[in-house]
Amino acid sequence: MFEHKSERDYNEKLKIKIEKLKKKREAIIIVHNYQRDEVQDIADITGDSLALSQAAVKTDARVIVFCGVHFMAESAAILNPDKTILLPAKEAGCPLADMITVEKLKALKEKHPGAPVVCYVNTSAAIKAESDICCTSSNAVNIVRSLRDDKKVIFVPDKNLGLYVQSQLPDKEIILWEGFCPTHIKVQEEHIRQAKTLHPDALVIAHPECNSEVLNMSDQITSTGGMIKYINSSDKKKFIIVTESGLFYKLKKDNPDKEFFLPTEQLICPNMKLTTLGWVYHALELMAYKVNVPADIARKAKVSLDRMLKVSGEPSGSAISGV
Ligand code: CIZ
Repeated sequence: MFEHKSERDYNEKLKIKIEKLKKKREAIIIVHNYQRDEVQDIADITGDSLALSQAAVKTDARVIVFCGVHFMAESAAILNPDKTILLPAKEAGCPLADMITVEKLKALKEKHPGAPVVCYVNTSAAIKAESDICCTSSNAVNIVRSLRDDKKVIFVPDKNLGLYVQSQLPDKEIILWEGFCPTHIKVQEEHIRQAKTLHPDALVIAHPECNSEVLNMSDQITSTGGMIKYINSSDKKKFIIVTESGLFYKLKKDNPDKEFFLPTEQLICPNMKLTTLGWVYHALELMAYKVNVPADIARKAKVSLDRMLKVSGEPSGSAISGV
């Protein structure tokens, strides 16, 4: 493409080219907190799924380059039917999202007639279309709480997140699904014990996709967006971060005076790392890969995403009607 002396030089030149193409295409680049450092560098917005969905709704750009995984780009497409949504790394999927099918969800609904379905954002558009309301790790507890008239709630597909919601809302009966994030479940109690031994004065901040034993050993349980907010305003100096390692880049940038430790080097999501600057350049140059959702699925899935955004935009615990 062009001559370069080192990887750094290559990346810097690519960033300039991406910036030019981005203007030409009237595009915005939105980037999940788990993406590679150099991809986070070219972001107009970084965040968790909730923040990125909210940003996707607000932008007036014609093209959204979504640096994340497929279900995230799909959500952006559902919320923005008039915009072009590009997923630079075509193969970037989510094994958790693939752990439930529409047929299986329908069978679960039949077993629990009348129970509303809350689907984690890590699901396909088809599952969102079959659900009453969506949630992210930032707002899962508030979303389930908002279903005030329903004691029994079906929660798919992440069992650990569902168990965490159950622990916060003991008056609800949460029907769980056996899904899990293959990256977060790699963390075991022993990793936390070792990290605490090495860094006894560090706070443990864990993502709710981790198993209950790990969560029980943590000082804070929150989404990546929640971790950033908590750490940026904390006067503590050391943190054991129990989520995908991509978050370290922003944490370190925002808090040069603080120290961050991973409990295990295994906290790397291979799908999140598929997006490279080269693929972002390719996406903008060739307008690839376009993410489209069939209109009937998109219409129904939008209802569950819009309900979530409505509850999230309102004071915590606000009730929703019509579910
Ligand atoms: O909500 C998200 O974006 C996910 C999948 C994790 C997080 O907490 O950012």
